Amino acid sequence: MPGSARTRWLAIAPGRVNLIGEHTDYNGLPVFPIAIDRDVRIDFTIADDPVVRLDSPLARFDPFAFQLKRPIEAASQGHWSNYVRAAARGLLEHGVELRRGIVGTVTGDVPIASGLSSSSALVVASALALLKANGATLPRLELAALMARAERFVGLEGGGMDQAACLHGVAGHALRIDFEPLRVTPVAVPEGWRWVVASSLVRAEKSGGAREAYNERARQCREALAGLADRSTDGMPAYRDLMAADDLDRVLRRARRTLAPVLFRRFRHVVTEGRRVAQAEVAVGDGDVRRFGHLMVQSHESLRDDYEVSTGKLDAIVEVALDAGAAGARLTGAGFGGCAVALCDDTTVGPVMEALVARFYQPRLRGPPVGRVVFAVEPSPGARVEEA
Ligand code: NG1
Repeated sequence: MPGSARTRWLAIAPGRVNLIGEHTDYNGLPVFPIAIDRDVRIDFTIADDPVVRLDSPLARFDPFAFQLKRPIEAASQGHWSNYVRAAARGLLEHGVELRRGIVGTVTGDVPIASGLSSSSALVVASALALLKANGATLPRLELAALMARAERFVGLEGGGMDQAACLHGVAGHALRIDFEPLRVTPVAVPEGWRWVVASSLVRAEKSGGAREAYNERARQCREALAGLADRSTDGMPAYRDLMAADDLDRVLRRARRTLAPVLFRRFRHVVTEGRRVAQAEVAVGDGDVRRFGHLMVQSHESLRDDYEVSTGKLDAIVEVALDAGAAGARLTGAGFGGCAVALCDDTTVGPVMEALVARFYQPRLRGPPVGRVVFAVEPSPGARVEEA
């Protein structure tokens, strides 16, 4: 039996910052995130009966309980229990027997609705806690793929980046994540590369307003592929097949001729971003901070102009960070608000953070920012369960 009823456990799941490769995962193309040193934690004991009972010290997250029996119904849209329900539902549908539940408290320091994957961290922490409670294990890749499918329960047609990054984080390493099938390759980040995360002060609630805009992009990407398939006899191509073509620019020229302008722009973002991920991985290997930074800037411009998911505030953060000496900066996560990430070194990390406070936050907040709206993050280990 997994621990006595009184043993207290801690399921710890990190957030993530995507360094490059945005809106590529659900198109089957690679991404390049890090797991970060901020996490979601479930402090729990194992229940003898199949029930999940969780609370939070934050008043806006009201306590909830549900039975671990199929079907697990969704709570109202936007309710935080849906992420825990999603994990339980995914495990049950996968055939994992959940005879025991968990009782505990959720805490964490991943900013919420900020493109840092607090939601997937909660899903993964919940899954690991339930597996621990039932003495069950799943291979990490299998669990990551399962939780990516499970999180769609909240209505976002998301890819699999977040759950994979959360489960596979390695200290000091970025993660090249490939899809179909899911694979994770840790890539050492050169000493002295520093990452600054800056909030745009606008929440991007993927269980709420940003959901439709996100899902619309996913639909447009599929439509673009279908549009290109019309003239071929080979059926529907995959983005990966198109990327494998010797001459990507030729593919782009054909797409420009064939697709409606908005679909062409979505398409151009996806394939050029796919190419940037490959180039960024080489830049990390070469320790070429300028090259990596340049690719981040190109990524941001493409997300702003072609994918149309940036905001004036995210653009302003990128501009201030670059002006203050960052090697590169871009929005991170889905966009529509949330955070930006800047690549710095030991000499620029302080000035970039100071410039953001002076030129972005103070004018907008009419005073010094309260709480941590701009902070450095480090590539960190993945999710785990420890004895509390
Ligand atoms: P964020 O913004 O962290 O919720 C979302 C998706 C990712 C990926 C990015 C855009 C989920 C849970 N997350 O991330 O899979 O598509 O947008 O690159 O669906």
